[in-house]
Amino acid sequence: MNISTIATTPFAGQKAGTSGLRKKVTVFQQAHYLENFVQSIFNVLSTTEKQVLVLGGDGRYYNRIAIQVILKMAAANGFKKVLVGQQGILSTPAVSAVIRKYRTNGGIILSASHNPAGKTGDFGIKFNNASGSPAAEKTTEAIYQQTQVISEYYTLSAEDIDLNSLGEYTCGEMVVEVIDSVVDYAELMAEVFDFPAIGKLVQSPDFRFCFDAMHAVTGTYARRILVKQLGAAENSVINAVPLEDFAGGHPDPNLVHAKELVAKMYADNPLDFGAASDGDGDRNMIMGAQCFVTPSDSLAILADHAALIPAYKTGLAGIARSMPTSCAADKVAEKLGIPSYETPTGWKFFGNLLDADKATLCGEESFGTGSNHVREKDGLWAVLYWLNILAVRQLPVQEIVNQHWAKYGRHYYSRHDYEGVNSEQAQALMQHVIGQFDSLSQQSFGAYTISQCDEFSYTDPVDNSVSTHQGIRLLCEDGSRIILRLSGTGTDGATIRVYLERYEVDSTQHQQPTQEALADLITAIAQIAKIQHYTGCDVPTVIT
Ligand code: VG1
Ligand code: CO
Repeated sequence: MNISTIATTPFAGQKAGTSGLRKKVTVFQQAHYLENFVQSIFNVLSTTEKQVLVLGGDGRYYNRIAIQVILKMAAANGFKKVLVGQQGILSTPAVSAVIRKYRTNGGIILSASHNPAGKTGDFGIKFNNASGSPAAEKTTEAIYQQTQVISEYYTLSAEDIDLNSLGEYTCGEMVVEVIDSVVDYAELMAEVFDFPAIGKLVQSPDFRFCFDAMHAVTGTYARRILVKQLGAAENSVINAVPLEDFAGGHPDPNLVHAKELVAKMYADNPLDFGAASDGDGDRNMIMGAQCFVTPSDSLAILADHAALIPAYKTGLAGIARSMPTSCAADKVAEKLGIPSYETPTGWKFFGNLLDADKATLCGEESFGTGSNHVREKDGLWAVLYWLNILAVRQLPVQEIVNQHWAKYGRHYYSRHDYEGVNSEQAQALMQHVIGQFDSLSQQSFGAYTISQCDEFSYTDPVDNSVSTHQGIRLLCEDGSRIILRLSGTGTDGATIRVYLERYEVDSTQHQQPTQEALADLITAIAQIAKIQHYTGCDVPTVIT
């Protein structure tokens, strides 16, 4: 094998954020940029960890190019085999499923999730460990340290692999197996859910639904699973062909970006069920006729219905949610008599809880839900879970949500994002709030009295690792919360996220418009954080 050692020098800023390294495509296109990061991943792995790797991405621009580079580097670094998705396509949850099924040493996911794609868009890379979980902070930190001292990387000259045809190829002495992108994942879904019941529902002429793949990776999966396997109508999956630029769109499944779906669900003659997923297939949005289920409520409702699902009917070990996610799931855990966990934002923090069987279901307010079936959040899994519930309960989505609120109380919830803020100004806003912690305690804003302010820090109950500075919390006496965080996934300036939550037990008060129900909290944080002053924005860029 003709291995070349290429001299290189470190790049600043090759540091993973909430979910891997995300930068503009043009940054990745700089000579050695991708190679330095990939070599840094390989450098933190022992020889026994460099045997079999999974590789794939969301199909965005640069995916195919990066795959050819990584295959040659993997061969030069001594890997025995790489499983790569056909055409380079593997959704994030599918990578996790394939790692687990074939017990590989880990996987590399090429994605910047919902961030815009194409030549002027974003690209990203993330390493998942042997249990299929995004690498823990200690690993991403070790990778970062490598990027700062790297002086050479290894590659070899070989023909590019034909990613279009399934089968085994060789790259140097390494085997490259081009695998079907969907089959292993689809098999897993059929084990988790009651496919005959879901099939009956989606084939029924009385049930009208739409899944919007937003021109991103889930089109491939939804067509195979919902249409071919379960028998739904072909036109129930829209925007189903993954495109390198996501058709210029922003495949973030929320009310702002999933416009086409939202129009169908709020039409005069709305569909019964609507769902969308994001660029890499790990997020989901759930809608009913003229209604939308907040991701925090969705997690709670899924947990409450676990007994209906084949994989979870014997019971849940626990429920985990990220700190900014509403406390709705905690109420269900309490009722079920199982533990609930509050982790920092980012799926990597759920990995240990799932591996140790402390949690079965996990969720984030950012349209992410998942379970111990893989170690990533999983968009289509959440959609199938909802379809399974609907197949059994035969009720409209809104009715299921109303019943949930009546049983557990409603957590009014919203997130306000301020995007493209100057980074120094965003930091200054956070410091301004932190500086007021002492004086804010016991202060009242309208009906709310702040009882505690802090920066969230998390001690992992499995390995005792500590993660600090995970968001500012202003906690009120009545359980209402305001959380502030800076995004760790953007590539342009800073994004400030403001999370607002209010708990209402009285079911006569459950039908208020969300922003009205949260109005006093919105006014309070505008004043406390001087949002207008630091961001220059009168209103948030995106409200979810
Ligand atoms: C966002 C979400 C977070 C999610 C992360 C990755 O991070 O808030 O909940 O885990 O994206 O999701 P941040 O740091 O921008 O708030 V994905 O689907 O973009 O990989
Ligand atoms: Co995603």
